[in-house]
Amino acid sequence: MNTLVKGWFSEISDELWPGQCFSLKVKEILHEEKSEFQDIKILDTETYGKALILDGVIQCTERDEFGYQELISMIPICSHPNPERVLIVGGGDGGVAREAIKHPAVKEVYQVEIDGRVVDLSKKYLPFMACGFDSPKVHLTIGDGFEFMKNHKEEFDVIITDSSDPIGPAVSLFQESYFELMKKALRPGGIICSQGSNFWIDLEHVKETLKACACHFKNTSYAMAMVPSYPCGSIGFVIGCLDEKRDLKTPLHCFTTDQIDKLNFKYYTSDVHKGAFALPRFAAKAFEF
Ligand code: SPM
Repeated sequence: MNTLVKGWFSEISDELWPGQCFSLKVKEILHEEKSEFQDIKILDTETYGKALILDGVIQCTERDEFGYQELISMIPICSHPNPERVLIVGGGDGGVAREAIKHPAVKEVYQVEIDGRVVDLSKKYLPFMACGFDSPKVHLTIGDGFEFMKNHKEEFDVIITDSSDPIGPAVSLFQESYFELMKKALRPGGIICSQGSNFWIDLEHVKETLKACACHFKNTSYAMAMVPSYPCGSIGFVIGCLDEKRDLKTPLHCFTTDQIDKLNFKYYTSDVHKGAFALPRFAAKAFEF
């Protein structure tokens, strides 16, 4: 459930974050519709710019989207020695594609998004993210990520799952069978990075997702980014690598400050990469299994 009361959008979910919610003051509702898959809203807000809301949950806002999109892309890409072929599952706003193509070693980005309306509406209202689709490196398929991967075995160096939260159909993207499918779609030495919820909200769920990942990737880790418009102001990433020996915390590709600025990274640096893996003790302890 979510509601617009006296010009405020409130992100209420008794299932996902009971007893708390984040609110945004709305200037204008730019678009609202029910697609085949979900309720889609695009809002123009007072202090976070344009915001994409799916089934009442904030997916990204103009003010802080880059933190999430840069880290979910660059942590795995910079942890792979030769990240030529990248697959993005989800990410219909285009922000992750926009980041992935920045890396000079990335030759092709395949993307599979289930809801074509999210892509269309992002192109219309959220061009600062949807510009990711303009690159000739990006090949977009509207369809189901599970089906896509079943038909593309051992094809990708990096798989990024930019999903919505673990509720409804998205639950399956946090389960063991999904990690198994990704493993099979990777080339040797490949790496995956998935939206990994938030340990402040549901430590047990994050732990279960990491365990599901660890069933198929012996080298599994968890990193975090600060994103003020997400619940508790942060979000995590579940990372799994087929190379057992690779040190995920130390990027294999490092950019100079000049390169960082030229590539228009606003959040990612090599130091941020390393620091993203530093977890508070209570979380690190919970993830020792
Ligand atoms: N390309 C951006 C899409 C964002 N996908 C992730 C959205 C997650 C929203 N909820 C965060 C809650 C964290 N527990």
